[in-house]
Amino acid sequence: MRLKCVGRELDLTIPVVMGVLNVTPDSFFDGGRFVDLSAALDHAQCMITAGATLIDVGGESTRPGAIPVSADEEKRRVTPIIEALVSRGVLVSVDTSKPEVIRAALRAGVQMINDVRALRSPGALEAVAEGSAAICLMHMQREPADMQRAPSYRDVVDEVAEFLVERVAACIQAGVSRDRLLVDPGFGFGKTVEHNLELLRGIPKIMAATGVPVLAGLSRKSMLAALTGRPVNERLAGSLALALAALDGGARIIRCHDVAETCDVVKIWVSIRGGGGLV
Ligand code: 7PJ
Repeated sequence: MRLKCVGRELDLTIPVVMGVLNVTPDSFFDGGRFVDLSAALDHAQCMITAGATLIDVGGESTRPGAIPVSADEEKRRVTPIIEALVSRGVLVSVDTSKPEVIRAALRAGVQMINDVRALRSPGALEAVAEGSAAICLMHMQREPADMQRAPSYRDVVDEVAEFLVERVAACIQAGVSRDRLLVDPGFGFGKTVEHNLELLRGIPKIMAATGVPVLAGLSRKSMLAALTGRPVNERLAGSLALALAALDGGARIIRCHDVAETCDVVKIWVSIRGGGGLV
């Protein structure tokens, strides 16, 4: 249960927390708050102090209907913060799909590429294959602009698992070793609430099918509006409940906005399991 991330290894015997850092003007929860480099660094430092093992830097919002950003603009947003965090010894991932941004992030020292399109953009697979960063392959049905328009599946868990198995195979074919790979069901990306709940219950199946660790991103997502009726700034308790369910399913990385609280959930879950995480 060790993930290779450039020169480092991430031990996932006990689950870890990934803190979200959006350097975008329009992300659904923290958009506009960390566009300035020093504000972004301060927030990253807070998340590390609160227990985050890695920081996921995003320069383009993928929320439904978000406006696309050019590769140049995305590079301009993410590169300085990646360089600054890496120089401080922080483990950093970049949330991007563009080969040009992947290459710039790798040059800046990023240790993980987190791609909501699972390296399907032309040239993306080649860009990661050149380096030795870890890769998170996420499932998404269609594109952010239209993904929430009547998502439909024959069997959501089977289809997501099949897709992720295919993407893992494509990476291995391109020369990426399995110990660099993570998969993610992509909660909220072309899914109804019922699809999200089925996927949450299906994490063990996805893990078994792909043979790599699962990352789960559920923090403050709109499924919580449907389940609790709450606006985005009141979804912490719901997010923690979903994080606990994901841990129970076997997720090894929890991607979230509320790092201190989510680390408490991990600690409690580990204690309930007898302190040993998963085997
Ligand atoms: C996810 C992501 C997720 C991974 C976003 C948000 C929307 N990357 N990037 N998994 N979500 N791997 O933060 O709600 O669920 S952006």
